[in-house]
Amino acid sequence: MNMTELRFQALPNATEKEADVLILPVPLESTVSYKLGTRSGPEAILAASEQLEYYEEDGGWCPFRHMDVGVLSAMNKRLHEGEGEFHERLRARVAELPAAGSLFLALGGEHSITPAMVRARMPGPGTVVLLDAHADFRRVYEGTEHSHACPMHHVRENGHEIIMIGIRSIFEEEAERIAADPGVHLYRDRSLQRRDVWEQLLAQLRALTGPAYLTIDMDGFDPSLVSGVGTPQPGGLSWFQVLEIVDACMGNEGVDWRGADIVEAIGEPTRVTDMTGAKLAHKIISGWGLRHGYDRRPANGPQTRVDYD
Ligand SMILES: [Mn+2]
Repeated sequence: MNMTELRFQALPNATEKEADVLILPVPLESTVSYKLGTRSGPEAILAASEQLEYYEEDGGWCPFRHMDVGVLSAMNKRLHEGEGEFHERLRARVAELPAAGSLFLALGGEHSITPAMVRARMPGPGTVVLLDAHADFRRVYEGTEHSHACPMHHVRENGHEIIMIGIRSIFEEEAERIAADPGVHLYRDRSLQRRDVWEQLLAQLRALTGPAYLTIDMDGFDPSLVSGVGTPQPGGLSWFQVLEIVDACMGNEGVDWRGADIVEAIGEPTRVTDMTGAKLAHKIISGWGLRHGYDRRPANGPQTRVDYD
């Protein structure tokens, strides 16, 4: 990660206090177990975002004509810093950001970053919606509880319910603990091929209430669409399935979205993964903004201050 200021869609950054959308790059690559490169994820997604149109064609508006965006300084793990120390520093950093009135969106980095951010944004009870090929529900993996294989176990331990979507790689003991836990709702990838199960998932997302946090592991996608991930698995969610899920989540007026993250992306030569992550971020931002009526606010966002013709 270089020291130049990172931006979303190359737009000028608002301050932490002013921003309606706060984007935090967390290029952590520490406990990865297979393919390397998650440290490149945030920068690759932000670089790809420059190629997006400002107009978000599904919502039919330009989010940054009306909303201010701020990309924060990246949270990097320090040399010799322990895993636990880093996650605690990440939690404290996220906890000091304005809590209400803005969308918090983190870009990973490996999935182990999620529990600290959920703790900071959602200290009380709430729901975590997970899109992932893996359940990430191990108590410990390769000797560390801070592994990218464990974040959902920590989230559950902190009292949150979990809706798991797209899971297709799961360890026997995880499967047993999930089956026995009424607070974890598992929608396996294969069962989502059934129309009735897919509709049941959308109905549950539309009926969700209270505080919630959305975490999207890029390996939840079909790897023939998104190959830039550390632990690819065949099968997976299509772009349109993910958009339907995002629409069901962000369109739900009963939910107080405390934040979202897009993790485990690896920048790759075709740029398809990078662009998918960037466009997904734009869709989440657009959906959240429309749900909060930003399209009716004055058009003095950063897009109005750049020359783009
Ligand atoms: Mn994951």
